[in-house]
Amino acid sequence: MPLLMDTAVTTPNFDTAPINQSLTSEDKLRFLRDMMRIRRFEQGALQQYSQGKIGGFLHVYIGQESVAVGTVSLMGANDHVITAYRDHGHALAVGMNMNECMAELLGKATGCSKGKGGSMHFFAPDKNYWGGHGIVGGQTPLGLGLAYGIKYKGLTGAALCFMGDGATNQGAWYESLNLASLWDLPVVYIIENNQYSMGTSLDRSSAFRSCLAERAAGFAIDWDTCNGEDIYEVRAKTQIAIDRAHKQSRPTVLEIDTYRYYGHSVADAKHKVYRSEEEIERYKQNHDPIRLWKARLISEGVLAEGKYDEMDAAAKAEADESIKFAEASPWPSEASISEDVYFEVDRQTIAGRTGKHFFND
Ligand SMILES: Cc1ncc(C[n+]2csc(CCOP(=O)(O)OP(=O)(O)O)c2C)c(N)n1
Ligand SMILES: [Mg+2]
Repeated sequence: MPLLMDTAVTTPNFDTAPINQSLTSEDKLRFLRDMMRIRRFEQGALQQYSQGKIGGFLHVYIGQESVAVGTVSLMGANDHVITAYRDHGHALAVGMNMNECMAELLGKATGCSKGKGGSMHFFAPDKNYWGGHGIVGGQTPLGLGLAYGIKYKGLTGAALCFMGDGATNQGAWYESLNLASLWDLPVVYIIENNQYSMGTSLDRSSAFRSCLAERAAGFAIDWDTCNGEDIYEVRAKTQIAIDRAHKQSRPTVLEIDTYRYYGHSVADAKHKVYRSEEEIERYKQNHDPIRLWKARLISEGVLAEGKYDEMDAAAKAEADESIKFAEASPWPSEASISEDVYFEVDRQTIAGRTGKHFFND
């Protein structure tokens, strides 16, 4: 049920789920801090874009922070993450630092992709974070491949593959679902249903009865839906999917309802044409994940108002620092334009040296 319906539904209390009961006050504050850091980072990025310092696209995640923070908080040593172009939130949630991310946005050599990827291509293989992909749905077979790799190596892990509601209409996802089920692969497809694919609403783009996730049933894959505004629910339901991947090596499709405040990208200046100002305001007032988590922590006695302001100031200062770092960083060298394109060329393998991949004799 989309969050925007504002329907009075009785949701169970997910704070009593075992995975949430073990949380300490520090854990809960960390989730708040992580969400605030994502928001402040992206507000800084928007400002930089408006000053003409960022080239190319910029898709911000503001409004969806609880999804990345809640799901990523469950990651273990052999769990991996891959997502689409709206990738800043997941990057900071897995532990990438603001400096390497802001520098990437400004196209600087100190960026996580050496300034050659930009907003849509944040990567951190050392943190099991496999990007950042611009082709809608293109990450879904790659997520399947990560899961295949986990199983092939005999590891206990899961590949969390994030995708938008619009990506569920791409054929590559269905081929992936078929193989995920057929080969018992530990992949978790997390649909971040923010109700829109560029300027097209869910109802105008997708055929469904009550939700998108139920399409998984056609592939004998377990599925569920989730209210993305509540970190407790996000964690409880994602943990079920991760357990299924770890213990049974079976896939899951989990649809998480959420919302974005800004346009599809910064180029989508007319986003108030296909949705109303009132709709955005209603979401901010009633469903904002940071506002709700803050209220929750205050009611639990974990957070005081003064502490919240302190955390917010720290997040903003960190974002401001990252802008200074990015501005002071060098541009990539001209020669580096041809590096990192082909593994074989960079490593000077036989194929790279000869330009031949086969028949080397
Ligand atoms: C194969 C392909 N078709 C079209 C596009 C253009 N495009 C970029 S984003 C987008 C909408 C995707 O919406 P959704 O999957 O809901 O993700 P969201 O932007 O809401 O996070 C489209 C159609 C593309 N990048 N790739
Ligand atoms: Mg969408």
